[in-house]
Amino acid sequence: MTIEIRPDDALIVIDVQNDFCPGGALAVPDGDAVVPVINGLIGRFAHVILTQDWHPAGHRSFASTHPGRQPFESIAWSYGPQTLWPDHCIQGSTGAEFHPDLRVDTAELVIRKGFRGEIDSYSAFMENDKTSRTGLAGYLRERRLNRLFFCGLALDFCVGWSALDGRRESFPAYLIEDACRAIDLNGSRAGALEQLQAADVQVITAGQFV
Ligand code: VGL
Ligand code: ZN
Repeated sequence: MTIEIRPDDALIVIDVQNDFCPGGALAVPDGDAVVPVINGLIGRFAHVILTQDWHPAGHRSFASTHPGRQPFESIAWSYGPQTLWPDHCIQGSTGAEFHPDLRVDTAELVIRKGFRGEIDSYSAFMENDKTSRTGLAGYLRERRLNRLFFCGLALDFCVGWSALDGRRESFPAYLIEDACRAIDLNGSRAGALEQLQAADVQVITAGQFV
């Protein structure tokens, strides 16, 4: 299936930040490999939106704020299970900056997320409590944007959750698989792809754009 990019399509680039790339605090294997693929897409979409994971120091999702806990352990929070992470994407840090080669200049909106100390936020639309909204759905509707194409880091967390929420908000949603990389904790990559397919998010590759 080939896909023709339309004037009301939006490319949503999730968390292509230094801390998610090799050498970063929460490095996604091969994470920086998405940069040239995404740059090519950014050059073709009329609407580009970026997200930036943006945590205060001492964020509750950091294992370091829970004595005796290790990164990648899961704990029970009031709003459900939460994975604990290494300290990452701290507001104003180099790790929180976009990858230096990412073509950010044409982006019309940057959504920052995870800035509340007590709530984690994977999705570009909604924090992990499933209540607090980022405003992205309203922005997209007001701007009359329609199909959403998701890419970035990491497929099994922030990209996957964003695409699922985009679909739940009734937008046609696509995930560009070769413009993503996964953390893959306990099979989370395969699990995310299953959930996406079940939710009617189309999983595509960058080569399908004509
Ligand atoms: C992410 C874990 C913690 C992501 C962000 O961007 O996928 N994952 N914070
Ligand atoms: Zn985070």
